[in-house]
Amino acid sequence: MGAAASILPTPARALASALAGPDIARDSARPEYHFLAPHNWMNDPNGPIWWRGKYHLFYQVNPHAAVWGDMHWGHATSIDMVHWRHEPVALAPTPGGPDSEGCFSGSAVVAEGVPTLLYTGVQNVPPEQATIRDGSDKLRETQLLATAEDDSLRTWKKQVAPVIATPPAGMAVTGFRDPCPWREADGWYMAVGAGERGVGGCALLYRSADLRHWEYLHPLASGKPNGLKAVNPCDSGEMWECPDFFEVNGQHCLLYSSEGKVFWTTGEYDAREHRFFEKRRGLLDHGAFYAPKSFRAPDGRRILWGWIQETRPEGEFAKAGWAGAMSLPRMLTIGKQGQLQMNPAAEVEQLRGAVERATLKPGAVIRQKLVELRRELLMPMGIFHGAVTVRLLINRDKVWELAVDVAGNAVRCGKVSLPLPSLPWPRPILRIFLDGSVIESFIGGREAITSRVYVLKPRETELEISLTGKRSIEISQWPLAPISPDRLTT
Ligand code: DQQ
Repeated sequence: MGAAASILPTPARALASALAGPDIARDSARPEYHFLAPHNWMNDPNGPIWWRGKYHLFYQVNPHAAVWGDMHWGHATSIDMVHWRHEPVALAPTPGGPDSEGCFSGSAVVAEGVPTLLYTGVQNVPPEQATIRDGSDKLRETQLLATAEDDSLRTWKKQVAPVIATPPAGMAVTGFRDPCPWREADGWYMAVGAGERGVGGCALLYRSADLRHWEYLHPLASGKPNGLKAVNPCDSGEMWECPDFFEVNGQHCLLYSSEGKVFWTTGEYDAREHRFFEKRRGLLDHGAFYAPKSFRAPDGRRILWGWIQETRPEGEFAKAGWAGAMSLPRMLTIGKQGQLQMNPAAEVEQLRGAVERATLKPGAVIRQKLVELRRELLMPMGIFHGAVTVRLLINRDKVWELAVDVAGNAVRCGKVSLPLPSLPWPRPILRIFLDGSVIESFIGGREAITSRVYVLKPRETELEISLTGKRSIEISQWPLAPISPDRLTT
């Protein structure tokens, strides 16, 4: 698909434009090559799946406002994981049903040739029946199932009764949501995010022969509270959201979201006892990134998307008419020592325009105006022994900075500071993707930092790169093509 091709038919585009309000297509804070909802609020990616020659990506969306609430499943399709076409909303709350207050996150699998969604429905109940214990205590979560009624995955038939109606007996959960199913030789298994006060967050493991009848086994993995006294158990590590469990390179990985962060854990899965033994852990991203979801692409790659959160006040994004973005698709692998490795999927490279190369000498500074806020920067990390610092400036004032300091063994970006990833680096490069108010940085193929910077303006933003140490480096830059002409359709 051509980079600037219109991917909504003209009347639908005009309607989207009218609904979105007059400014959204001209809002330079809105990314142009990251996937976005047409307007209003979006959060977690849900149920990525390949079906009949297309990638399908679902996501949490509030169709009515640019703030969280009234969760539906948005839906988009793609042939390359980069250019997207919006589809009608896939799941909406059913009045009087177990998802009457929202269709929360979940997954998609193909079972007996039928694409099937497993997701969490929320419904109003008296406080003593509530499973969400975050101070509101009025919603019950149950695990629900829906099957595709057509090959375009536009229409879904919900099974009326939940497939899991209550948390395990005797467990006073802090939450019970975000099912992640997978197939093993002897049937289906599924992790559900949960936790208990004073005990910690966990992923509960279930087994089923048919995706409809589930037997609870035991926790697949569990953590400890972080000691914070918080009303919301997600803040205190007493609730894990969005567990994502998979195998890649012969090792297993469990991702979960808690304490405002996404943790990766890798280790061994005992497929007889169905227990996961964690050996190594880290943070998937050190910035505005949450609730990711991965899937196995048809060529075997493990591809992940995450929700890029807003960092500005709610009043500002509500007024802007849009909130949230999807990360670039990231390919995950696991290194020999169990380290999670990450690199944007190769498909993203098709957006590159003509390369611009420059040699940067130690002590020198490159400074240039950015005519468009759509850029990829790539530079080697292995050969300099000092530090490379990348800055964005407005009126000469620094508004964002990332420093990879090899001599000081540190990566710094605003308030984020972490040690340099340990050697060997699977990709000894620094890659930075700038897109409107979103900056995704990948360091050594190991660490990622997603930043939000709202003050950037095309033609007013300056890029500055400086280097210390003894050797020059070659910096490559590409302007990246937008994936739609008007920011309305991603
Ligand atoms: N978002 C969903 C929940 C999930 C949370 C609701 C994580 O299912 O736990 O929008 O961001």
